[in-house]
Amino acid sequence: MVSSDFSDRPLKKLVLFDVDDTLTLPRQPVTPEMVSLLKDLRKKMAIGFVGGSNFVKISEQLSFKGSNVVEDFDFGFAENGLIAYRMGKPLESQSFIKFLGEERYKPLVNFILHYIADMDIPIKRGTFVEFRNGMINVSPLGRNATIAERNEFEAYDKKHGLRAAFVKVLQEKFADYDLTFSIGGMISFDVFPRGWDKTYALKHVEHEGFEEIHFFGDKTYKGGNDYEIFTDPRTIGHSVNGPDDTIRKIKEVFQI
Ligand code: M1P
Repeated sequence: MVSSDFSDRPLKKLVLFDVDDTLTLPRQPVTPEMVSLLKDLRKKMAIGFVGGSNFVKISEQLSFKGSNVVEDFDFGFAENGLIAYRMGKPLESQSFIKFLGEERYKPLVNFILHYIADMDIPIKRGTFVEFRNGMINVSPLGRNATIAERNEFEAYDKKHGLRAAFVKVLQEKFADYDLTFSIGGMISFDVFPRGWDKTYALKHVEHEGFEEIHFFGDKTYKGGNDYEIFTDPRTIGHSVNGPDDTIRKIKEVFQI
């Protein structure tokens, strides 16, 4: 039985969306067309976002004309659901550092910073490790790069496999930490305890009684950060190829 909070929705379904390259272009604002389609969809069923990014970045991207994202969606999940909102209210959150402990974190971050210092790549900017609530995000280019610099790095990485090689070294060196290294975006990868991938968000919704939980994402292949939730038996997965494709598929799947 679905909560009475959703009694105004004729369909007892929940649709969850990845953010970068699903609802918006990577790190770009949402378009009016997407906002309007999501509003129409929300009249029929519950909707939510589940992004790998932190809440501030997701808000910047999804807020439309100053709107509050946790009110625009029934469920809002940042950092894979480690930061969570339901009907505008925060749910319990998780802490990466509490899980790992300072003693184990320090050798990890030291190794990462040394490895990046030794990387010979065309350019480097700043913020190579972003410390978040439920994960760390590691970028050899640095998080405060411009859009053009991000695009250049992504193309360079596609050719040279820098991030994949970096992740392989970390997986071997810190095998006993039981961490997941997930390449979800263009210039970085996320590091979090095993199981804290996007299926973590499902813990917050699986008891809501929805008849179907749909998930739309672009990185649905093995190793991508949408893979686990896309293939989870609790969801019906839809693989998309950017926001225009998401719009097309929403219309097709839900007949709106
Ligand atoms: O949402 C996907 C990823 O988006 C960003 O990645 P990048 O800056 O590499 O494009 C990051 O916020 C990352 O944590 C997130 O998984």
